[in-house]
Amino acid sequence: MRHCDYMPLTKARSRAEDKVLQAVLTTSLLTLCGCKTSQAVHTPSQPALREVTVNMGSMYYSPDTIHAIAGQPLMVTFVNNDTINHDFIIDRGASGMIHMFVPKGRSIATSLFFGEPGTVDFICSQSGHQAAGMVGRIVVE
Ligand SMILES: [Cu+2]
Repeated sequence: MRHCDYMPLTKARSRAEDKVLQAVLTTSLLTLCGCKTSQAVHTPSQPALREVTVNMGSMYYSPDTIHAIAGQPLMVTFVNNDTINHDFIIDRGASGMIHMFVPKGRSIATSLFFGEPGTVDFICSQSGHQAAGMVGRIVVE
């Protein structure tokens, strides 16, 4: 299967900003619902923002399988409540790499975008973590 395209839309955007964006999108949808008979309403071009939280623990991601939809941005928040640092890497060779370092006790959010259906594996590159099972997969439908 061909690997799907991806690109990071933002890096380390704050949770508060995400909520603002979500609120704006929700407001737009509510406005649309109130004008059912109008043909002049502009449909928002942005698809709804999907979100998932991934916890990073002692040699695991939870959940370790993330579902995304091709063509729709996916906001992923990595929460590292472990006592050691972890990271998140998608390595596609010449197609590029995404690397999110998440220090112990911190959380970082990023938007991922996949252009085509497929599966993408990710790992933690901290010493010994991948070998110990700290791996996961993104399923793009
Ligand atoms: Cu790790």
